[in-house]
Amino acid sequence: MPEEGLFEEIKQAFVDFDSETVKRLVMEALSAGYTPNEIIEGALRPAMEVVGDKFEKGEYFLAELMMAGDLFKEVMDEMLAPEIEKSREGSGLGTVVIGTVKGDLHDIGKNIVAIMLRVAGFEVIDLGVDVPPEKFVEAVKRYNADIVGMSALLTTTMLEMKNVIDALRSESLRDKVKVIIGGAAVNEEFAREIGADAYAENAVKAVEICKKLITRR
Ligand code: HCB
Repeated sequence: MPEEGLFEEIKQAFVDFDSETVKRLVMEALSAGYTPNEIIEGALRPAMEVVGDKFEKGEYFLAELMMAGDLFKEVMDEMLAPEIEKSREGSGLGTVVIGTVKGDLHDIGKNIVAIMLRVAGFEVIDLGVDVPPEKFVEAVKRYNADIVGMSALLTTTMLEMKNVIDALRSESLRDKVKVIIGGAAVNEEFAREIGADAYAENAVKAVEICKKLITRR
Protein backbone atom coordinates (compact mmCIF):
# COMPACT_ATOMS: atom_id res chain seq x y z
CA MET A 1 0.00 0.00 0.00
CA PRO A 2 1.51 3.38 -0.99
CA GLU A 3 -0.01 5.01 2.10
CA GLU A 4 1.99 2.74 4.36
CA GLY A 5 5.26 3.91 2.80
CA LEU A 6 4.41 7.58 3.06
CA PHE A 7 3.01 7.28 6.58
CA GLU A 8 6.06 5.27 7.63
CA GLU A 9 8.33 8.04 6.28
CA ILE A 10 6.36 10.70 8.17
CA LYS A 11 6.58 8.62 11.32
CA GLN A 12 10.34 8.13 10.98
CA ALA A 13 10.99 11.83 10.28
CA PHE A 14 8.82 12.72 13.29
CA VAL A 15 10.70 10.37 15.61
CA ASP A 16 13.95 12.00 14.36
CA PHE A 17 12.40 15.46 14.96
CA ASP A 18 13.12 16.42 11.37
CA SER A 19 10.35 19.00 11.26
CA GLU A 20 11.03 20.17 7.70
CA THR A 21 10.66 16.66 6.30
CA VAL A 22 7.59 15.98 8.46
CA LYS A 23 5.86 19.09 7.11
CA ARG A 24 6.85 18.40 3.50
CA LEU A 25 5.54 14.82 3.71
CA VAL A 26 2.34 15.83 5.50
CA MET A 27 1.72 18.31 2.69
CA GLU A 28 2.36 15.52 0.20
CA ALA A 29 -0.14 13.29 2.00
CA LEU A 30 -2.79 16.05 2.01
CA SER A 31 -2.21 16.67 -1.70
CA ALA A 32 -2.56 12.94 -2.34
CA GLY A 33 -6.03 13.12 -0.78
CA TYR A 34 -5.46 11.68 2.69
CA THR A 35 -7.65 13.28 5.36
CA PRO A 36 -6.11 15.00 8.40
CA ASN A 37 -7.54 12.20 10.52
CA GLU A 38 -5.90 9.50 8.38
CA ILE A 39 -2.58 11.32 8.72
CA ILE A 40 -3.00 11.75 12.49
CA GLU A 41 -4.01 8.16 13.16
CA GLY A 42 -1.80 6.56 10.49
CA ALA A 43 1.44 8.48 11.06
CA LEU A 44 1.56 11.15 13.75
CA ARG A 45 -0.06 9.31 16.64
CA PRO A 46 2.00 6.15 16.03
CA ALA A 47 5.09 8.41 15.97
CA MET A 48 4.08 9.79 19.37
CA GLU A 49 3.80 6.23 20.64
CA VAL A 50 7.36 5.49 19.48
CA VAL A 51 8.60 8.65 21.24
CA GLY A 52 6.72 7.52 24.37
CA ASP A 53 8.25 4.04 24.19
CA LYS A 54 11.74 5.50 23.77
CA PHE A 55 11.11 7.71 26.80
CA GLU A 56 10.02 4.68 28.80
CA LYS A 57 13.19 2.79 27.78
CA GLY A 58 15.41 5.73 28.76
CA GLU A 59 16.51 6.41 25.17
CA TYR A 60 14.62 9.75 25.10
CA PHE A 61 14.12 12.21 27.97
CA LEU A 62 11.61 14.86 28.97
CA ALA A 63 13.18 17.26 26.45
CA GLU A 64 12.25 14.86 23.61
CA LEU A 65 8.69 14.45 24.92
CA MET A 66 8.40 18.22 24.86
CA MET A 67 9.88 18.42 21.35
CA ALA A 68 7.38 15.82 20.16
CA GLY A 69 4.52 17.81 21.69
CA ASP A 70 5.72 21.02 20.05
CA LEU A 71 6.20 19.42 16.64
CA PHE A 72 2.75 17.80 16.74
CA LYS A 73 1.20 21.15 17.67
CA GLU A 74 3.02 22.93 14.84
CA VAL A 75 1.79 20.42 12.27
CA MET A 76 -1.74 20.61 13.70
CA ASP A 77 -1.93 24.41 13.88
CA GLU A 78 -0.20 25.16 10.59
CA MET A 79 -1.45 22.35 8.39
CA LEU A 80 -4.12 20.00 9.72
CA ALA A 81 -6.48 22.20 11.77
CA PRO A 82 -7.10 24.60 8.84
CA GLU A 83 -7.82 21.57 6.65
CA ILE A 84 -10.23 20.08 9.24
CA GLU A 85 -12.02 23.47 9.49
CA LYS A 86 -12.82 23.28 5.77
CA SER A 87 -15.12 20.33 6.36
CA ARG A 88 -17.47 22.15 8.77
CA GLU A 89 -20.80 20.32 8.74
CA GLY A 90 -23.26 22.53 10.63
CA SER A 91 -24.21 23.68 14.10
CA GLY A 92 -26.68 23.21 16.93
CA LEU A 93 -25.95 19.58 17.77
CA GLY A 94 -25.51 20.30 21.49
CA THR A 95 -22.93 21.48 23.98
CA VAL A 96 -19.87 19.53 25.03
CA VAL A 97 -17.72 20.55 28.00
CA ILE A 98 -14.27 19.04 27.50
CA GLY A 99 -11.04 19.03 29.47
CA THR A 100 -7.96 17.10 30.54
CA VAL A 101 -8.39 15.94 34.13
CA LYS A 102 -6.65 17.27 37.23
CA GLY A 103 -2.92 16.63 37.39
CA ASP A 104 -2.63 15.92 33.66
CA LEU A 105 -1.10 18.40 31.21
CA HIS A 106 -1.45 16.41 27.97
CA ASP A 107 -3.77 18.29 25.64
CA ILE A 108 -2.94 17.36 22.05
CA GLY A 109 -5.52 14.57 21.74
CA LYS A 110 -8.15 16.55 23.65
CA ASN A 111 -7.60 19.52 21.32
CA ILE A 112 -8.10 17.30 18.26
CA VAL A 113 -11.35 15.94 19.71
CA ALA A 114 -12.49 19.50 20.48
CA ILE A 115 -11.83 20.78 16.98
CA MET A 116 -13.50 17.77 15.33
CA LEU A 117 -16.58 18.13 17.55
CA ARG A 118 -16.82 21.83 16.64
CA VAL A 119 -16.53 21.08 12.96
CA ALA A 120 -19.25 18.43 13.30
CA GLY A 121 -21.63 21.05 14.74
CA PHE A 122 -21.25 20.86 18.53
CA GLU A 123 -20.64 23.88 20.69
CA VAL A 124 -17.46 23.03 22.58
CA ILE A 125 -16.43 24.57 25.89
CA ASP A 126 -12.77 23.68 26.30
CA LEU A 127 -11.68 23.91 29.94
CA GLY A 128 -8.03 23.21 29.10
CA VAL A 129 -5.73 20.99 31.15
CA ASP A 130 -5.39 20.10 34.84
CA VAL A 131 -9.12 20.58 35.33
CA PRO A 132 -10.45 19.73 38.82
CA PRO A 133 -13.90 18.08 39.21
CA GLU A 134 -15.55 21.26 40.52
CA LYS A 135 -14.63 23.10 37.32
CA PHE A 136 -16.34 20.43 35.19
CA VAL A 137 -19.41 20.68 37.44
CA GLU A 138 -19.45 24.47 37.29
CA ALA A 139 -19.19 24.45 33.48
CA VAL A 140 -21.96 21.85 33.09
CA LYS A 141 -24.28 24.10 35.09
CA ARG A 142 -23.19 27.32 33.44
CA TYR A 143 -23.45 26.14 29.84
CA ASN A 144 -26.26 23.65 30.38
CA ALA A 145 -24.02 21.03 28.78
CA ASP A 146 -25.30 17.88 27.13
CA ILE A 147 -22.01 15.97 27.22
CA VAL A 148 -18.85 15.98 29.35
CA GLY A 149 -15.67 14.84 27.56
CA MET A 150 -12.61 13.97 29.59
CA SER A 151 -9.07 13.12 28.60
CA ALA A 152 -6.32 11.37 30.65
CA LEU A 153 -2.93 10.11 29.48
CA LEU A 154 -1.41 9.16 32.80
CA THR A 155 -2.22 6.13 34.89
CA THR A 156 -1.81 8.43 37.89
CA THR A 157 -4.58 10.77 36.69
CA MET A 158 -7.12 8.40 35.14
CA LEU A 159 -8.94 7.97 38.46
CA GLU A 160 -9.71 11.69 38.40
CA MET A 161 -12.32 10.78 35.79
CA LYS A 162 -14.23 8.87 38.43
CA ASN A 163 -13.98 11.87 40.76
CA VAL A 164 -15.62 14.02 38.09
CA ILE A 165 -18.43 11.51 37.63
CA ASP A 166 -18.91 11.33 41.43
CA ALA A 167 -18.98 15.13 41.62
CA LEU A 168 -21.64 15.26 38.87
CA ARG A 169 -23.64 12.68 40.78
CA SER A 170 -23.47 14.52 44.08
CA GLU A 171 -24.73 17.69 42.34
CA SER A 172 -27.62 15.66 40.81
CA LEU A 173 -26.26 16.36 37.32
CA ARG A 174 -25.26 12.86 36.28
CA ASP A 175 -28.68 12.05 34.75
CA LYS A 176 -28.63 15.29 32.76
CA VAL A 177 -25.30 14.78 30.99
CA LYS A 178 -23.62 12.00 29.07
CA VAL A 179 -19.96 11.29 29.82
CA ILE A 180 -17.36 10.25 27.26
CA ILE A 181 -13.72 9.52 28.08
CA GLY A 182 -10.53 9.03 26.09
CA GLY A 183 -6.74 9.28 26.13
CA ALA A 184 -3.89 6.78 26.13
CA ALA A 185 -4.36 5.74 29.77
CA VAL A 186 -7.96 4.55 29.49
CA ASN A 187 -10.09 2.00 27.66
CA GLU A 188 -13.62 0.67 27.24
CA GLU A 189 -13.44 -1.47 30.35
CA PHE A 190 -12.29 1.42 32.52
CA ALA A 191 -15.15 3.55 31.15
CA ARG A 192 -17.62 0.88 32.29
CA GLU A 193 -15.92 0.55 35.68
CA ILE A 194 -16.21 4.26 36.52
CA GLY A 195 -19.72 4.64 35.13
CA ALA A 196 -18.95 6.70 32.01
CA ASP A 197 -21.36 6.37 29.06
CA ALA A 198 -18.66 5.78 26.48
CA TYR A 199 -14.99 5.48 25.59
CA ALA A 200 -13.56 6.74 22.30
CA GLU A 201 -10.20 5.55 20.98
CA ASN A 202 -9.85 8.48 18.58
CA ALA A 203 -11.41 11.79 17.60
CA VAL A 204 -13.52 10.44 14.74
CA LYS A 205 -15.02 7.83 17.06
CA ALA A 206 -15.58 10.54 19.69
CA VAL A 207 -17.65 12.56 17.20
CA GLU A 208 -19.65 9.49 16.12
CA ILE A 209 -20.35 8.56 19.74
CA CYS A 210 -21.30 12.11 20.79
CA LYS A 211 -23.80 12.26 17.92
CA LYS A 212 -25.34 9.00 19.12
CA LEU A 213 -25.32 10.05 22.79
CA ILE A 214 -27.16 13.25 21.98
CA THR A 215 -29.98 11.46 20.16
CA ARG A 216 -30.38 9.01 23.05
CA ARG A 217 -31.02 11.73 25.65
CO1 HCB B 1 3.82 12.51 28.47
N1 HCB B 1 3.65 10.64 28.91
N2 HCB B 1 4.46 12.90 30.29
N3 HCB B 1 4.21 14.29 27.80
N4 HCB B 1 3.66 11.85 26.71
C1 HCB B 1 3.04 9.78 27.88
C2 HCB B 1 1.53 9.90 27.94
C3 HCB B 1 3.58 8.33 28.29
C4 HCB B 1 2.60 7.21 27.88
C5 HCB B 1 4.99 8.05 27.69
C6 HCB B 1 5.51 6.69 28.09
O1 HCB B 1 6.10 6.54 29.13
N5 HCB B 1 5.33 5.67 27.24
C7 HCB B 1 3.78 8.50 29.85
C8 HCB B 1 2.59 8.07 30.70
C9 HCB B 1 2.82 6.71 31.34
C10 HCB B 1 1.68 6.28 32.18
O2 HCB B 1 1.14 7.00 32.98
N6 HCB B 1 1.34 5.02 32.02
C11 HCB B 1 4.08 9.98 29.96
C12 HCB B 1 4.73 10.57 31.09
C13 HCB B 1 5.28 9.61 32.11
C14 HCB B 1 4.85 11.98 31.26
C15 HCB B 1 5.48 12.72 32.44
C16 HCB B 1 5.11 12.17 33.83
C17 HCB B 1 7.00 12.73 32.21
C18 HCB B 1 7.80 13.35 33.32
O3 HCB B 1 7.64 14.49 33.69
N7 HCB B 1 8.68 12.55 33.90
C19 HCB B 1 4.92 14.16 32.24
C20 HCB B 1 3.58 14.38 32.96
C21 HCB B 1 3.12 15.80 32.92
C22 HCB B 1 1.69 15.92 33.39
O4 HCB B 1 0.79 15.70 32.62
N8 HCB B 1 1.49 16.21 34.66
C23 HCB B 1 4.69 14.15 30.75
C24 HCB B 1 4.75 15.31 29.98
C25 HCB B 1 4.55 15.36 28.61
C26 HCB B 1 4.74 16.63 27.78
C27 HCB B 1 4.15 17.86 28.48
C28 HCB B 1 6.23 16.87 27.58
C29 HCB B 1 4.10 16.23 26.41
C30 HCB B 1 2.63 16.69 26.26
C31 HCB B 1 2.49 17.98 25.49
C32 HCB B 1 1.03 18.34 25.35
O5 HCB B 1 0.13 17.53 25.33
N9 HCB B 1 0.83 19.63 25.26
C33 HCB B 1 4.06 14.70 26.52
C34 HCB B 1 3.83 13.86 25.40
C35 HCB B 1 3.85 14.51 24.03
C36 HCB B 1 3.60 12.47 25.53
C37 HCB B 1 3.38 11.43 24.41
C38 HCB B 1 4.72 11.13 23.74
C39 HCB B 1 2.39 11.77 23.33
C40 HCB B 1 0.96 12.13 23.79
C41 HCB B 1 0.14 12.58 22.61
O6 HCB B 1 -0.05 13.78 22.42
N10 HCB B 1 -0.31 11.65 21.74
C42 HCB B 1 2.85 10.20 25.25
C43 HCB B 1 3.04 8.81 24.61
C44 HCB B 1 1.73 8.14 24.25
O7 HCB B 1 0.66 8.70 24.27
N11 HCB B 1 1.82 6.89 23.91
C45 HCB B 1 3.60 10.40 26.58
C46 HCB B 1 -1.03 11.97 20.48
C47 HCB B 1 -2.52 12.23 20.70
C48 HCB B 1 -3.17 12.58 19.38
O8 HCB B 1 -3.10 11.01 21.18
O9 HCB B 1 -4.12 9.54 22.91
O10 HCB B 1 -3.74 12.01 23.43
P1 HCB B 1 -4.05 10.96 22.44
O11 HCB B 1 -5.49 11.39 21.86
C49 HCB B 1 -6.27 10.63 20.94
C50 HCB B 1 -7.19 9.60 21.60
O12 HCB B 1 -6.70 9.07 22.81
C51 HCB B 1 -8.54 10.27 21.71
O13 HCB B 1 -8.55 11.09 20.55
C52 HCB B 1 -7.23 11.62 20.30
C53 HCB B 1 -7.07 11.78 18.82
O14 HCB B 1 -7.19 10.57 18.13
N12 HCB B 1 -8.84 11.10 22.88
C54 HCB B 1 -10.11 11.27 23.36
C55 HCB B 1 -8.01 11.84 23.64
N13 HCB B 1 -8.68 12.49 24.58
C56 HCB B 1 -9.97 12.18 24.45
C57 HCB B 1 -11.08 12.59 25.19
C58 HCB B 1 -12.32 12.08 24.85
O15 HCB B 1 -13.38 12.43 25.58
C59 HCB B 1 -12.45 11.18 23.79
C60 HCB B 1 -11.35 10.76 23.03
